[in-house]
Amino acid sequence: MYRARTILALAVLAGLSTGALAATQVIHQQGRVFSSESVTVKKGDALTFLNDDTIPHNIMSTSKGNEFNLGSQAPGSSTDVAFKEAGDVAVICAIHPRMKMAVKVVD
Ligand SMILES: [Cu+2]
Repeated sequence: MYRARTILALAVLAGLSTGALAATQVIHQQGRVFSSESVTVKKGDALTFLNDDTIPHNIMSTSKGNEFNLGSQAPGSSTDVAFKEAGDVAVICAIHPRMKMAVKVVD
């Protein structure tokens, strides 16, 4: 009983500290959809684009000041993208036109 409680307490602590320290949000790409339709980040902060799908994706944006193109991302790989300019960023997958999300970059 005591031991189970200790493990639970450690798990809760670990969860809290992970949340508090996480500077980057992870955007998953399972089932050919982004895990978030829209997120807000601070200028200079990064998002981690994790391809946890079973097929490759090509995440990119042509929004002015925040252009990027990750190229073909194999399943299981992840890449951090930092957003340099404040504004609205449209993120898409070049392979799957229905995959879209919005990133709001604030000062
Ligand atoms: Cu895709």
